[in-house]
Amino acid sequence: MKDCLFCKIAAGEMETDFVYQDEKVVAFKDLNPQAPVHLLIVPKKHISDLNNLKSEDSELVGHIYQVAKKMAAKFEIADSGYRLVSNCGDDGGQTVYHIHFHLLGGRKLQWPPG
Ligand code: DGP
Repeated sequence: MKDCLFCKIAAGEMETDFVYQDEKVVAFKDLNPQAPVHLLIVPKKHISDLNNLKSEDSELVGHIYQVAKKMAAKFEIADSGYRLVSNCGDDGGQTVYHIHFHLLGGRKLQWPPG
C-alpha cells in the first residue's frame, strides 16, 4: 500500500537490516527498543490492524508465530522467556497501521503492561 511505512520496509524500499525474511514476512529490530531483544515481525501483506484480519489470514498468523519461535531461538531468549504482542488501535498503543508483532525479551518483563 502506498504511503505505508511497513509496506515500504517489507518491500525493501528502505534501508533496513532484516534479521529474517521469507516470501510471507520480514523481521527487523525495532527503532525504539523496549528490551535487549526487540524485533518486529511484519507480514508483507498489508493488513492495517487486528480488527481487519480475515479468516483467510489465519495461516499467515500461524506462520508469524513459527517465525517468532525461530527468532527467539536465534536471539537466545527461548529458554529465559519472551513476549509476542500485537498492539491494536489507539488504546492498545498502535502507532503504525500495518499489523506487526513485537518480540520482546532479554530482561524480566512486567505484567500487567502499563
Ligand atoms: P506500534 O506502536 O505497536 O504500532 O509499534 C510500532 C513500532 O515500530 C514502534 O515500536 C517503533 C517501530 N518503528 C517505527 N518506525 C520504524 C522504522 O522506520 N524502523 C524500525 N526499525 N522500527 C520502526
